[in-house]
Amino acid sequence: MLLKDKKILILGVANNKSIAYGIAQEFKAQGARLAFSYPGEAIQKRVDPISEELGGEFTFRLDVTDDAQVAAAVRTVEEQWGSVDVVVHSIAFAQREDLHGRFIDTSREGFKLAMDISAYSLVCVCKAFEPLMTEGGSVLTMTYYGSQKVITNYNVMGVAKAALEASVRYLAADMGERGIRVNAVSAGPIKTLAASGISGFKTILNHIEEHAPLRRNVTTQDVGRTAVFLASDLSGAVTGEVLFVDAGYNVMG
Ligand code: 0WD
Repeated sequence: MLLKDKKILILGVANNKSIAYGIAQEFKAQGARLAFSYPGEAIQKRVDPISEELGGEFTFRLDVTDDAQVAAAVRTVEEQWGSVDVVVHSIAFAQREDLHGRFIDTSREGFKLAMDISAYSLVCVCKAFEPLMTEGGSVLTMTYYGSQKVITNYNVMGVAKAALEASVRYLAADMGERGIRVNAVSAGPIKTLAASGISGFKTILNHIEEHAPLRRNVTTQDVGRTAVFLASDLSGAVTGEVLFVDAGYNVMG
């Protein structure tokens, strides 16, 4: 029971294919106490039953583009739990039109939106929940290799992930003095709702199966198990890191 009684916020479950869902399942198996956020009513309908299934203690509304909702979420969590040990940030968004074709065509608005939801949101969530992380803790976010290398069609999301990974390092430096660690998992491609917005995603999956050292794609369970490590005291001296869970694909030339 590596996470026994740890109070953990899971941000970014959209359905049972979500990476955050796989993480929550593994956290549950390690004895964690869970609460889930949803960005609006449509997704609440899917998150509430998932929370029930995984023994979540409460759900709360949190659209990360809205500062008032961030503040309200902090109040809810404070009322319910008083403190928090772990925050999982598994949130990203870009307009579908910005996830194919030439990156050069990204509009100012599309760029801002992707950066706001996919990178700045980690900064604002850390700032908001830091006062509740009174015993130290761990913050986890999800990134992808497209931050480092050009992946066809990933486009503006690659740029947002680069900003996210740099934010992990700066946040780790800021929050370290309170004993709070901040890390990212760089997951291999997984067929989720977010991934379905990326043109040619199936081709990427096939390519990984042929070329990754382990000759397979990764599952949300693979990611969840590594997330257990990063959330638990086993990784007590690990912060500011980007840890690949990609069947080794990133080491290939
Ligand atoms: O191959 C993949 N699926 C990979 C995903 C590989 C490597 C990394 N990732 C990352 C994604 O970029 C994202 O950061 O993992 C994270 C989770 O993505 P996911 O599990 O692949 O996708 P999904 O199940 O769609 O969850 C992302 C959720 C949203 O879902 P939808 O599909 O409704 O946009 O992010 C949430 C929402 O629940 N989200 C928001 N939450 C709060 N406020 C907002 C928002 N404004 N926008 C999206």
